[in-house]
Amino acid sequence: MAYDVKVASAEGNPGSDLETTLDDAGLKNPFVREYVRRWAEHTGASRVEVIGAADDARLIRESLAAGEILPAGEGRYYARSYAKDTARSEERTIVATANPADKGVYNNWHSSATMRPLVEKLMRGASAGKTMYVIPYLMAPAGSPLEPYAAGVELTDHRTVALHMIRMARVGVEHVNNLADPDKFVRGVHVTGDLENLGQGTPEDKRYFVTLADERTILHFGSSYGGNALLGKIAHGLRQAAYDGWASGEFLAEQFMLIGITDKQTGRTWHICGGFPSASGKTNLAMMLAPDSLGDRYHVSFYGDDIAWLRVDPEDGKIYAINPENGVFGVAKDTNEVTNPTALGSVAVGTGVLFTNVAYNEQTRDVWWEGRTPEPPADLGGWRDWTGKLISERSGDEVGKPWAHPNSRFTTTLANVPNIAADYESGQGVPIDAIIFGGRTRDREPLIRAMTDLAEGVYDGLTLGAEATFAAEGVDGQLRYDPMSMRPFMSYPEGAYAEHWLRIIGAAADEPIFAHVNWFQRDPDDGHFLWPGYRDNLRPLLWLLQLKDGEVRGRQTPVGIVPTQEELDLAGCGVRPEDLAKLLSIDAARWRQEMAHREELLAQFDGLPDAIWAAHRRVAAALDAEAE
Ligand code: GTP
Ligand code: SPV
Ligand code: MN
Repeated sequence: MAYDVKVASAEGNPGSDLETTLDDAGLKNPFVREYVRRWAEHTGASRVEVIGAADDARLIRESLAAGEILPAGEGRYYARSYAKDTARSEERTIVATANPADKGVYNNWHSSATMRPLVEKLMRGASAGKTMYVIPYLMAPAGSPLEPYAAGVELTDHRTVALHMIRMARVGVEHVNNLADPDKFVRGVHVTGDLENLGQGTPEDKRYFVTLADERTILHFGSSYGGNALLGKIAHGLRQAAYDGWASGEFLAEQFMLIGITDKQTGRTWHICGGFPSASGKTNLAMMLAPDSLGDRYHVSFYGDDIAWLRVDPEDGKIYAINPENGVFGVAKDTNEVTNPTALGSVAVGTGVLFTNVAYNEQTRDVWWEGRTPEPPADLGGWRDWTGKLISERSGDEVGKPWAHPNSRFTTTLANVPNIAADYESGQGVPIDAIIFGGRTRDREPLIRAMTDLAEGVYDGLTLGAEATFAAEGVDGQLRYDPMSMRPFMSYPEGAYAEHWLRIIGAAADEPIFAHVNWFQRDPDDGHFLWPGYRDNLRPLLWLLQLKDGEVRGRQTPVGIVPTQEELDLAGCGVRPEDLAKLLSIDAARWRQEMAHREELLAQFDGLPDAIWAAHRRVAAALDAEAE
């Protein structure tokens, strides 16, 4: 239901149509209404529309009619973004508060007194002539004890962003009408801006992605892509929620996948959550099918692939995790029947999936991306690359270029995921047995190493070093530290972050086991991956759970417990024996070099708890002892 708004018009009677729109939409919360009113005026939007999940079919029809999305088969859709707007921009992402003590190494802190007026100025009048979609949402399954932190309202001037939000979050006025504290919701304003004149990547860059964390306000200007524009996801679900979890002392918000592993013989289910940096395999792991040789016995169920909120339940002292999202915004590249058949199922006919920046065939309405099949389609007829250029008209050095953007993605709701857990909508969440960290690391990091000590586990997360990926602009392949896989999403200082972790997880009666995993070790000579990965990743995880239960003992090394070859169930696994030996070995000399870098990293973090330094020194001393 939408009406034209005559906000502050010369004709007088400002905003009367807006009130009718909000009434008709059933939006009752007076604080939300006031917020909508204020920003409709400020951005100069000419229409306001309040949407809920039930509006999806109509919005899809309108978007198709307007040519903003294209049909990609029955109940499948396709969109292209502006060519300079294809990934998160880490340099333009800012956390702002009133307190300079909130400045950390990675959160790109600025004063809110500076940032708010700056972004507000850019947003003034910037939605003129457009519709402002009001998207009330909840970042939690209903009934979660963390619900008080989960309500939000995104205002966006981009219809495709509204379609994404409907897939990624629980959307509708019911999520904000009856809040215990009606003023407690995250205020997220997304203004696209004039994408062709924002100077992306130049010194005159006008994009600002700002989370005013102590005001629970998110102001994003200058993009319509992914986390830059879907504000429920990483801006609220990670940055804001991490800040709230710390400020309240109640919970952790992490870039974690969340899975269940069921032993069908005994009926027992374990839950594992864990962080890998963007585009490093969280979606794949969460959608994992057990390898054929283990499929009769084990089943992996999907809870979440990008965000988990963790708290300790005072009743039983266990750590519980929820996935606050309602959808998947997954990397398309290399997704195929072998690597991730589950992902293909979740984007099948009738799912309502929205593809972004893959290649598109305007005749057959088919989509394709690198790794979808070993070779691109042989018949070039109708195929256009992610920029919209006909493949058949490519010339010269364009010929070898990817058809799809490396950060092209699919957006689909959780209910479409074939291995979705039966209880994925449980507000209570699921009890956590193990927490893992990982990332793309071409050497040094073994397949898996386990840690039973909390401080060592947190230390391991803080010193996570991995290769950057195409999920952010311009940094693919570069080795860098990515504490807790939260580097782009950090909202408060690292020392406090470590302390908060020790306090929250330390309060659990039943502490999880920690592990560092690496699916990406490569042969230094020919570059092949030493570990087959994907479905086989279940094998080291099963070992970890057995270790926790005391069924295997592993081999203690200075950096944790590593499986022996015999302990890993490798039936039907294609790993080469010489590669396996390498995957399970620790190169102490190489690790000692790493320790010096870690020391420099940790020294930057003010107020790092003594327990973390002690863990660092224990590992360093053990490596020194081994080298002697
Ligand atoms: P974000 O959504 O950006 O946070 O990323 P993500 O961690 O969910 O990434 P995703 O699971 O989508 O993985 C991205 C890429 O990693 C894809 O190109 C996968 O093919 C590749 N990948 C995932 N698992 C493995 C693995 O076990 N081995 C290898 N070699 N590649 C993998
Ligand atoms: C990531 O980059 O880690 C994502 C995608 O999960 S985005 O929502 O764009 O941040
Ligand atoms: Mn992510």
